[in-house]
Amino acid sequence: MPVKRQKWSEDFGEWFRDVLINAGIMDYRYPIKGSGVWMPYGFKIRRNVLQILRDLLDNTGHDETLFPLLIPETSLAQEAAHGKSFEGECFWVTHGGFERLKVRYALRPTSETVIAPMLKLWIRSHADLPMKLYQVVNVFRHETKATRPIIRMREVSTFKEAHTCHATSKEAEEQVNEAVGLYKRFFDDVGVPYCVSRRPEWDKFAGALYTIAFDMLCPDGRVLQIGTVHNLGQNFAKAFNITYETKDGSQEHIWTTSYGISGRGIAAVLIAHGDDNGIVLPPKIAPIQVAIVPVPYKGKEKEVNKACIDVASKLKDAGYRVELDLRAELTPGNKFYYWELRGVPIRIEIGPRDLANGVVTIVRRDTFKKQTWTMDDVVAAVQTFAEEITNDLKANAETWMRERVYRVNSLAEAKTLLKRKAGIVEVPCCGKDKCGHSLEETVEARLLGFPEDITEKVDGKCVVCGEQAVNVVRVALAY
Ligand code: P5A
Repeated sequence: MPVKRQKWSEDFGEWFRDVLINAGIMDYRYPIKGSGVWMPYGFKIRRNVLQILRDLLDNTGHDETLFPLLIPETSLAQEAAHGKSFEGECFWVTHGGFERLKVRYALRPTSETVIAPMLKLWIRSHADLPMKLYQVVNVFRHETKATRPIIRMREVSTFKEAHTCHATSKEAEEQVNEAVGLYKRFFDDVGVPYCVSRRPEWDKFAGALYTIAFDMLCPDGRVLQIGTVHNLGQNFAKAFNITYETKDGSQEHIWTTSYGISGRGIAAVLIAHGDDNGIVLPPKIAPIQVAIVPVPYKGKEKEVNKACIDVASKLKDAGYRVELDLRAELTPGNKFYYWELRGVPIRIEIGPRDLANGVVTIVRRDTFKKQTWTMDDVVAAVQTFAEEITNDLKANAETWMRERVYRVNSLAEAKTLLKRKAGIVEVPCCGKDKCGHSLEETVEARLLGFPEDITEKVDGKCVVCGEQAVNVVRVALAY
């Protein structure tokens, strides 16, 4: 049966809001705009996604930490470009009880200026470097654009931020490459396709030398920035005077990088694999990997339930996360719908006829394809299904996105494509800021930047000024 994707593709915003609440992921009705509640099922998905990131970071020499939430205004302003950019985006604490604070505190919008004063205390010599830290926290940004659950929050409740310190510019540059590689592995692991682009000067992180960003394409033809990696050079080190003693005894400023993925890293998975029936979770992050639903006939309830219990215990022993749905008040059909909406990748149905034949019926959530397997082989069957679903979700999402990346040689073609929300458009560009701005204005879309993920440079003439192009740049409608 072909999977329906009308609502997913036709009204993605509504689909996303509905699915979050109906599948028990996030309740966005909290009485503060831009704040939401991770519900029990959503929290479990969040935990599984975070575990992948934690493992990647822990295995590459990053140490998890937890820094304070409040930033004195003086610290936030210490790196000028950073302070200026974030000042208007902060929530400010002005009072302690009835007393007005002498220096107001910002709720962290990100933590470069929280971490810097401590790095100054901790880093003494080259032996302390490199230092690679990360934390998973909530950050606060007074977003003025339309807020959306998970995607654009004012309380960003799952902000995974890494901050690294190095002795040389080259090492910081290498760290940026490592971080891009880690994020690629993360998104590959959850089957989310992406483009990696170097943001133009005017869209880099405030205080950075440059920013490399991951973007995914949403079903409505807009891109969503799902992660960023920044080379901060010595900007924060100089602003906070963070130095180290080199091997020959001189004092040098350190070099730093930072990189982050927010709850959007979770939203990305839900968006990439959704359909009209709800979400479809890759088995690795599904809180429930297999839902077992008895399909009893009158008089056979006991035997059917017993077979379901046996299958559940076999799968649990093999390490799968299994839910045995014995709710008496729901029909099997209601249960199928319930688990489909929640994206449980594999469903096992057992009825009296299956029982008589010593088989189970296994249904894939992504394709709804059904197969019968002998009960004795149920563990091997689930393993095969889980692998196939993982690979197919990734491959289908990848194909879907690649079919929506267009390479054209004129502004007119780019404009037409973007007007009909066709996807991501690549055009040759000389790389001058003036042409970049002009391109954005003409096509009425966001310049994502030069690709960081295609090795061969594209020859051609800049679509704006006609001079030799450096490479293609990507443009797209953006969230
Ligand atoms: C890198 C980590 C930083 O803040 N400091 C520490 C750096 N970068 S960033 O680009 O500003 O943010 C990192 C990622 O967070 C997501 N994001 C958001 N997600 C949900 N709601 C928001 N309001 C929001 N703002 C940013 C983006 O995906 C961004 O790439």
